[in-house]
Amino acid sequence: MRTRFATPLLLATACSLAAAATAQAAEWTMATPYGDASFHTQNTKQFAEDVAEATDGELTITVHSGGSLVSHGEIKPSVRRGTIDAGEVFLSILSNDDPIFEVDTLPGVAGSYDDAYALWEATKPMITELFAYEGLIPLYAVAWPAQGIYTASPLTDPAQFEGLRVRAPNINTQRYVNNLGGSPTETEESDIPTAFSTGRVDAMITSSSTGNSMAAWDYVTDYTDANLWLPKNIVFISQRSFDRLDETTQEALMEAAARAEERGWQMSRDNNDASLAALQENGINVSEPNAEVSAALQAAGDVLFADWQSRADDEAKTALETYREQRSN
Ligand code: PCA
Repeated sequence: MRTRFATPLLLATACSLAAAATAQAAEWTMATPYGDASFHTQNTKQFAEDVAEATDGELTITVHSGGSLVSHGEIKPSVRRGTIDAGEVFLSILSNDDPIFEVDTLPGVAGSYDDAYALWEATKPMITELFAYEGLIPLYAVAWPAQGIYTASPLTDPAQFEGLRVRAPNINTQRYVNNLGGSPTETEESDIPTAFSTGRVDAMITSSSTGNSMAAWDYVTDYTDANLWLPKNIVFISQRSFDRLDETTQEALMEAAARAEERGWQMSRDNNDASLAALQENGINVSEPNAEVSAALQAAGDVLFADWQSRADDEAKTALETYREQRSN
């Protein structure tokens, strides 16, 4: 009698244990506006794989790239509402919330990877605090290569900016284009080819990397490597989603995030070198700005910086000061 009943009972117990384990495993949804050709997306997908591996599948993150699930501007609100668990955005698109978010799109502040990383470290406490007010936790941030200017003829004279329709990725870059005398248009990275092919823009400000991944040579001839600034993407999650994980899974997630940050910055450097070479191989003339253009860029940058100073609060200015002190040592 005992053996006859033991089998179904054991089976039932095994089934309910399996069900409990399945119920515990978390499946997260993540959105990024950038396509699979971007090293940022490749890094983030690697991060998701690392998390799945490190947690033995207890946490899996599905990355929806290229704005396919949620549009860029809706990513942070969606994570805040809990519609999705995680997101990646261009940090400076959050500048309406606080000017600290666009500190990495100011010319003359951080013009190298080492500077850009130090700026991230100095501003991270304030950024983390602002995210926390919204129930969000930043996981990591990675810089794009320095921003430069793509044009359809060699940029030799600042007068060429007059009326030039320039694509910009955020409000601050639009201000900068205005300061140069141009006419800015904010365009998502994924919409740049359409903006050129429909004649909405004549030029763009972005990195070697984006110029390469969107085949800039189809629309322009020149890249002025002006080393304007190194803006960042930030990856963040919902605090509520995080709190639902057990401690071991939380630790594995944070550890994978730290590795993604380190890997991402190296990928950015490597991608910059590879992209500059690819631009040239495809016929783009890559050059540094001449003295006249440099002077105009400097003047436009000074106005942009003064404008930022007038909007930033003391905490943001102190963070910038901390960065400057750190770099002068
Ligand atoms: N590429 C993105 C952000 C900055 C960059 O280099 C873009 O142009 O939208």
